[in-house]
Amino acid sequence: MTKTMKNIDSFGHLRGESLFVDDIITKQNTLFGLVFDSSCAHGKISKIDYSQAEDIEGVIRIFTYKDIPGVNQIGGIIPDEPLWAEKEVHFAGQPIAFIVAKSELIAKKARALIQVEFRDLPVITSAKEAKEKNSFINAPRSFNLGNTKSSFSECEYVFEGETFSNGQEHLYLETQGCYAYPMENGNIKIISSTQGPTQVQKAAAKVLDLPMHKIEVEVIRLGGGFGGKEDQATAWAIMAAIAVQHLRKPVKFVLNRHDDLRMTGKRHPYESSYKIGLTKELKIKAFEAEFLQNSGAAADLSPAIAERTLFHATNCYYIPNVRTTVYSCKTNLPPNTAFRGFGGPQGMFVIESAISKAANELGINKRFIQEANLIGENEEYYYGQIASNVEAKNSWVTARKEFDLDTLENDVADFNEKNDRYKKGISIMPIAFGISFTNTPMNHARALVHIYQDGSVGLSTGAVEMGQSVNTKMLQIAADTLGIEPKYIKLETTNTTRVANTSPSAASSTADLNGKAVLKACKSLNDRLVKIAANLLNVNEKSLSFQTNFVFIDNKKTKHTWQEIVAKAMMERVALTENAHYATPEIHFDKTKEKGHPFAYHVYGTSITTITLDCLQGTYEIDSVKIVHDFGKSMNMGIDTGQVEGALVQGIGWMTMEEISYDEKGKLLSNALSTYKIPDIFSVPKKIEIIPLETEGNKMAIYRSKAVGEPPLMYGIGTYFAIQNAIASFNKEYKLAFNSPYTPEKVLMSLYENHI
Ligand code: LUZ
Ligand code: MOS
Repeated sequence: MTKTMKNIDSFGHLRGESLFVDDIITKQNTLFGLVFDSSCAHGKISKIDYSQAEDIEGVIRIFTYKDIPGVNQIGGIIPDEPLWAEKEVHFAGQPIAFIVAKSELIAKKARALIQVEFRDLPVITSAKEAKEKNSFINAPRSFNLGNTKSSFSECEYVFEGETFSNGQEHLYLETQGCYAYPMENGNIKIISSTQGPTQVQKAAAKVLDLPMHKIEVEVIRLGGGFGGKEDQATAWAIMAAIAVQHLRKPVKFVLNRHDDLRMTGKRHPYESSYKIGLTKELKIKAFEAEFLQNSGAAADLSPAIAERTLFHATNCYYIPNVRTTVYSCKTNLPPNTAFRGFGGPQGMFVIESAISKAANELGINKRFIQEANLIGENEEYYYGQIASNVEAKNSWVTARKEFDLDTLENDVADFNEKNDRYKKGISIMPIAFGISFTNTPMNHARALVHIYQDGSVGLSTGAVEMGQSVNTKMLQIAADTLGIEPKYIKLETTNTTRVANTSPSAASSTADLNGKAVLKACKSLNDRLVKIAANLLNVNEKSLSFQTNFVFIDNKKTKHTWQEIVAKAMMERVALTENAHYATPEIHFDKTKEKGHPFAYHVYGTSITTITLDCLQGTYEIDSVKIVHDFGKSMNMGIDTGQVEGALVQGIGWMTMEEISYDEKGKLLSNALSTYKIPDIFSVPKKIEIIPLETEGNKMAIYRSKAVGEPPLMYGIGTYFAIQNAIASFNKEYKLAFNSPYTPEKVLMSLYENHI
């Protein structure tokens, strides 16, 4: 197969020709939407007056909850989130009304004239405070293996501590947005920048009080999603659709960056505590963790994210006695949401902190504890899944050997001996990430393939292209299975009328789920055409195949083309369309016992991070990140390597510089790119080396090419501990802090904490 195929969008992207929501040529009489949101994080709306705003020339109408024909409810997992606030507001940035005007500028002018007064109620911004006040989204959840209580008493060493990891802004290049317009008979079409077209369709149907078939959702592609458009693209699409329903005119609504930053949820901040017990041989015998998830003002995906935190609380380690609990704490922040890793990174930061703390107290290199506890074949993940085809030790050992860890460590020690102002730090970060939606019923997908009578092909799936190159992978699979050249295949948009009832493109599973469906559909078509060709040429079906557009007999090229056989099939009235469905086999999870086999497989890998710290300024540079990654049998190394590099840098951003900040009134302070720093080219490691681990992959992965979207983000966690390592070599009095991101300001404080 064409394993080196470039992202099929790269040409269009480079020339600026690729279409995003804001590029769609609008229809005549298109109107523009803008949200009026709450400036108060918690309060009762005591007075609201739209009259001045409505009087402006060009304002068509201002919509509020009173204009909703169905229910004012967009909560997916728990029905606790109104589309527009009614009498109370629960976070600053919460939508109250939707202004529709002849231009965006007019809508903005109108927004400034809406008069509103709030009666303030107490504001909670931290998870800890929410817990103290019993403010929760739902009941806490606990996973359990063995008996931690009795095991701690048998441990040689026991350590406890607390950690904090902050949120993260998705900062997709393309902000949230949609374009909705009326079709005949009261039908509505919504073009949305969403990872979940079906979520949008389903929620819109409920709010508009329409059956789902009257709403068509189309996605061309996204300029990035990262989880931020898994659940949170929905509200904007519904607002526009309601306006369309009332006005029967097209409505375009693309959020400007500031509105997007203020109104949308982010990665969940976590306040956590842990207790870790080790034997003399450094085996982790018992581990407990309590996670306080800052969920924000509504559930959104928080319960599912909390669940994944528990799944990844032991990272890639085998620990016989574990007890973890997660509380989804209700605060007055925008509802936090999915973000690459989906709670997994937050869980892994805690166990890595616990190990770091233990190593520091024992005065040993952290890696000896990590290495002694890597999960092995047939050992049990504490939620019941037996580990198989484990690559934890393999990736670790390969990284040690291939990157000559001993020399790297010696070089760091050497450098630190000779330098005062600058210190280097090094850390190893092994990862294991479970692949599948943790919610088993979501693990399915479909594909629809049309072969047109001239032999060209149209391919539709439930996958949403958001820069991850899933469309390129789908095309590779179709070309390979049909035996034709890629240029004959067109990737269609993702549309609910062609592929219905989809799960969002998320959980690193999109290529696996949709790819398996494409494979199945194309196989059926291929079988059909092989039969026709064999008949025509009077040979045995088994000896015949299509390759690069030609009929091959016994692997020898003939002059007969794919096009010729398709035309023949058409004459014989054979169906040239196929629809296929794929659902991940074998997975299950029992929530009453919190045990099961939730993941199709795990992705493993190990990274080694080296940094140089300026101990005068607190600034640092990442010298190198060296990674051994378990791609399985990568079906496209260029794309997969790109995912590893991108995820790594996003993880580094989360751990080092991206600092979400709200004031005590719940107002977002990091509300612009001047106050919220994401990695630029200078923050990228000076060197990134990736060695693909030669593994058999997994039969549940498409072509044994393992899922790659989220797992490598967690290599970025190593950066935190490399910085910590450098600080410790400068300041002997440093009491390890576990408070991310480790910004230069915080690093500087640590450098001189208790320093004499
Ligand atoms: N979304 C989801 C996800 O709904 N369920 C998941 O398990 C998941 N995991 C990662 C990212 N998004
Ligand atoms: Mo997600 S965090 O939308 O895979």
